[in-house]
Amino acid sequence: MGLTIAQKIIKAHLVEGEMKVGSEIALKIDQTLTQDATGTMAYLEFETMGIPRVKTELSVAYIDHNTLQSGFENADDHLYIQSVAKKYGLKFSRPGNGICHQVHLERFGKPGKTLIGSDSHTPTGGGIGMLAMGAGGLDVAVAMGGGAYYITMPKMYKVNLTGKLKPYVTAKDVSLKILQILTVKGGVGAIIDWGGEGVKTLTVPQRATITNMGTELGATTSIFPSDEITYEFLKAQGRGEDYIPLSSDPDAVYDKIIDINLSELEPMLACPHSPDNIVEVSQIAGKKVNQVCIGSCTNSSLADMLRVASILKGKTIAEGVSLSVSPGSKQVLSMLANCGALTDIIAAGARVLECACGPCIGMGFSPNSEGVSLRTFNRNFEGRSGTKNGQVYLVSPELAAASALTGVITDPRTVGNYEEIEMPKEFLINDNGIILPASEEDAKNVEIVRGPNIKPFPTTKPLENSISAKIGLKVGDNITTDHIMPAGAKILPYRSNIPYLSKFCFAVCDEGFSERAKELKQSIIVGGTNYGQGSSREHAALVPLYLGVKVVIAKSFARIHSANLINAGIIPFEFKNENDYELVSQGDELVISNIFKALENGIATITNATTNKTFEVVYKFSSRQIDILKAGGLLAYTKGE
Ligand code: MIC
Ligand code: SF4
Repeated sequence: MGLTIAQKIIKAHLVEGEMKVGSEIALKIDQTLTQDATGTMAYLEFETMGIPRVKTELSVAYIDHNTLQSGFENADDHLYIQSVAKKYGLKFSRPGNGICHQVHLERFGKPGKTLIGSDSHTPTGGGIGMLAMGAGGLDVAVAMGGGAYYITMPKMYKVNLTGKLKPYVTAKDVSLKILQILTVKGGVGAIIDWGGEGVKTLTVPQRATITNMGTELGATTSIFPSDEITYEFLKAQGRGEDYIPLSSDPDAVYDKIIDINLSELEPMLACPHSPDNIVEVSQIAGKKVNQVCIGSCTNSSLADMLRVASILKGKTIAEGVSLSVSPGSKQVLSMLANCGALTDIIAAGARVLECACGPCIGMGFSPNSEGVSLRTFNRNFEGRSGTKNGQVYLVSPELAAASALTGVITDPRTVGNYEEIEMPKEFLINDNGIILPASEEDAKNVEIVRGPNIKPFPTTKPLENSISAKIGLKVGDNITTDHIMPAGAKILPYRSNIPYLSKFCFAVCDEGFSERAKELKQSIIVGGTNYGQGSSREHAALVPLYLGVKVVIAKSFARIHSANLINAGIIPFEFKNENDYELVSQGDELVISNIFKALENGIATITNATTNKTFEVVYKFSSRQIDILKAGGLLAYTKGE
C-alpha cells in the first residue's frame, strides 16, 4: 500500500508507537520555533529542565507578537528570550525581522523535516513540504531538549485540486472554500494532503496561505508536495540545496477525498465571528467598510503585497476607510521598497505598520465600535480585534485592497486589468535580523536577563483518586482559546504572569468567572463541541489550572488544547452521549470517584450530586498521558522520571 507525504515523513521520524489511526505516536522533531507571546513561558519551562543546549537541528526564537511596547513588560520579555537564545543555542529573530511563519518559510523551512512551533499556524511550513505542527510551549520545550513530540496518528484527507485560479481569485479563496466544505471542526484528527494537477499552478507562498489556514479546520496539519515549484522558491531564497522531492504515492489510501476545481472558485469572505461563516462576494458586495487590514502570517508575502500595490497604484483610499498594511518580513518590506511598490501603497493612503502580527492579535488597530473591518487574516473570533463588537470579515488581499478604494465590500474583479505578478528569480537575502547563538564555550558566560514581569508558574499537585467539585462555568460549542484566555494589547504583555492573566479568563463569555472560580477553589468547566479551538497558547490551560479547574467536560476537544490541558494536569473528558450535556447546569456539584481506574479504562461515571443523575464520560488516554495526569502535569512528570 502506498503512503501519503505525511505518512512518509512520520515513518522516517517515528520513535515510538504504531502508525495506526487513533493511536499515540512519538516523533523526532528536527526544528522548533517559538514566538514571543508563547515563547517566554516555553523558555521558562525549558530552563527548569536543566538542559545546557538545544538538541534539535535548528531552533529559532522569533519576536513578532508583542511588539507594542507601551510599558517595560514586552521589552523585558524580548531581552529574556534573546538571552535564552544566546545561551542555549537558538537563532534569535529580532523584532522587525518579521512574522515567525513567513520568515521561517523564507529562510529555514526544509521539505521532509519535522517542525513544531508554539503557535497554531506552524503548519504554514506545509507549503514547502514540511510536517509542521502547532504545539503547546511545554511540548516545544521538551522537543528542544531532544524529547519526542506525541500526537495521535491522524487520518489522511486528500484535497484533489484541478483547474487554475481565475484572475483576482486567490489562495485565500481556496482556504475559505475548504472551510465552507469542512467547517472549523472538519479537520480534527486529520492531515490534509493537497494534491492533484491544480497544485502545479500554485506558488509556494500561495500553498503556504492554504496550509496556514488549515489550522482553522482543526487539522493536525496540512501539506503540499515538494516539487519543481518548491525547488524554484528555495533556489530564489539561496537555499536550493535544501530541496528534496516529495509526493504522495499514487496508491496512497485516504479516509476522505475532496475535489476542488480552482477554475470554478469565486472571491469569498468569512463573516463574523467564525472562519467558516462563508459567503461569496456577490452576496455581500456594497456593504460599508470602516477599516481594512492587510498582512498576517496568512497573507503577507511579497506577491500578496505586490498585488495590493498594483491595485492601489495611483489611487486614493476612500474617505471613510482606515487601511493598514503590515508586510510579513524584512525581506518583503525591503523588496517592496526597492521596487517602488511601497511608495504606491503609502501614496494611496495606507498606514504602513511594522513587519509583525499587529492587528491580527489585537496589538493596535482595533476597529471603531461596531466597525466593519476587512482583514486578510485567518481568525475573526469575537473580540479578537480588541473591539468587542467589531465586525471582522476575512478576505483576500485583492478583495481588501479593492474595498479600501471604494469604501464598500467590492468584488476585486471590478478594479480593472489584472497584472500577472512573477515570483522573483532571486529574493533579497540579508539575514542580519537573525542573531546567532554563542558558542558552547562562550554560552557559559551568558547571563539570562529576567525582568520583573516574570512570575513563577502555578504549582500542581499529584492527582487525587476522586474529585468533587462544582461546575464553575458552562459554555456552548466552538469555544476558542481567545474566549478562554483573551489576547490583545492590554493582556498579552502579561503572558509570563499567570496570576495577572487569570483576571481575564473567560471574560468574553462571563466576566464573573475568574472571581467565582477562585471562591470555589476547585471547579469543573463544561463545554460543547470543538472546545479550545484556535491558538496553541498553553495559557488557556495554565490559567484555569491556577484558578483551580480540575476537569473540563466537553462534547469534543480541539487537538492542541486537549494536549495542553493534560500537560497542565487538567483532565479532559468527553460526554459519551452528547445529549448528557443537557443534564448539567452551572453550579451543579459533580462527583467523580475511582479516577485512576477511569483513566485506564477510558470511561468514568459521573454523579451529579445536585440532581442525583449520573452520566458517562470517555477519553482515550495513552499510558503516558495517564502518568502525566497522575503526576500533576508534564513538568512534574518529566522531573519525576
Ligand atoms: C493566534 O493567532 O491566536 C496566536 C496569537 O498566534 C496564537 C499564539 C498565542 O496565543 O500566542 C496561536 O495561533 O497559537
Ligand atoms: Fe501572528 Fe496572527 Fe499569525 Fe497568530 S495568526 S501568528 S497572531 S499573524
